[in-house]
Amino acid sequence: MTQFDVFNGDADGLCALHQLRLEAPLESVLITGVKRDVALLQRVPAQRGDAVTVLDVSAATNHDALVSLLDRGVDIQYFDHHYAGDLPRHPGLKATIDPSPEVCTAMLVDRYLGGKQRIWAIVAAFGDNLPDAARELARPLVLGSEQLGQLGELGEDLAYNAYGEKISDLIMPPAALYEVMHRYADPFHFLRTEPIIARLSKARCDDLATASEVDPEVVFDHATIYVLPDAAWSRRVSGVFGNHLANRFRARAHAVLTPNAQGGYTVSVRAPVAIRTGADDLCRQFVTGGGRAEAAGINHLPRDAFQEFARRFEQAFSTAPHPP
Ligand SMILES: [Mn+2]
Repeated sequence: MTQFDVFNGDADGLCALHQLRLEAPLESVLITGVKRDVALLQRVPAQRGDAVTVLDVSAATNHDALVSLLDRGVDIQYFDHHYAGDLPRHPGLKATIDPSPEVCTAMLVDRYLGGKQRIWAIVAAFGDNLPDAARELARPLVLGSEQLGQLGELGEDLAYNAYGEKISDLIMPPAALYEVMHRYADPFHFLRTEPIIARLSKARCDDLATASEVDPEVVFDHATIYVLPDAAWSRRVSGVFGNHLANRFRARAHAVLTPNAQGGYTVSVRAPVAIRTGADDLCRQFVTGGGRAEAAGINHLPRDAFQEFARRFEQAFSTAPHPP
């Protein structure tokens, strides 16, 4: 029997698996990828009698592969907080799914384990941008504010490592990062002993500094477009750079374009923080666009659609934002 551990390569996926394997150590085949690479189940070559644990990737995106594994007689344990769609009903599937906004996958695993590896759920909650939930989880652990700060930084660094278009864009492949992390039950021991987190932290800082030196491509009255160069650091930093701009120039909308492998751009849009709306409506006008009201994106904008995008972007954010 082979065990497959399938997990999102970000902080939440890493910490969810780490909690489970600290409690129940098992030799397993790791299947993971960059944060946006979520169709992972189709890569699992499991046979009848094998077992698969799936963490932090949407059951809706993986629906067909999930059904096919279950039909093959594979046992599946699934923890996730993304939209799940129609979950198959099958005796081989044990699923813990909760798409509530203040929950991440490592928190679902924390509930399942009765809080036994709680400290890693705290790291994950910080990494999934749920600082209030992280502090709530931390309450019974009596951590000092400096320790809590370290866990927060660790979560953000692990989360940052998963941003990129492909594994070679990342500072460290998530599976290799997991192998290192897995040797430590105590995150503070991990931080003291392994240089990798300091490397991630420095890369996060350097990438943002490099992006901040890029001049805007187009400046409208209430909106700005940046086009980053074709480089691994661009593909890592684009989302974080968008958030940075949004927080710095709160009355402006921002679009950050990064050249992608198809010869076009991946687009990251942030609505003005002052209104937090309009980003999704704009992006959905394009075939591969989607997201949330305040932060949305387009997976592939063909190069010759740039002018059309710029026109619609200016139109979408043509007036000075008035907070509701
Ligand atoms: Mn997550």
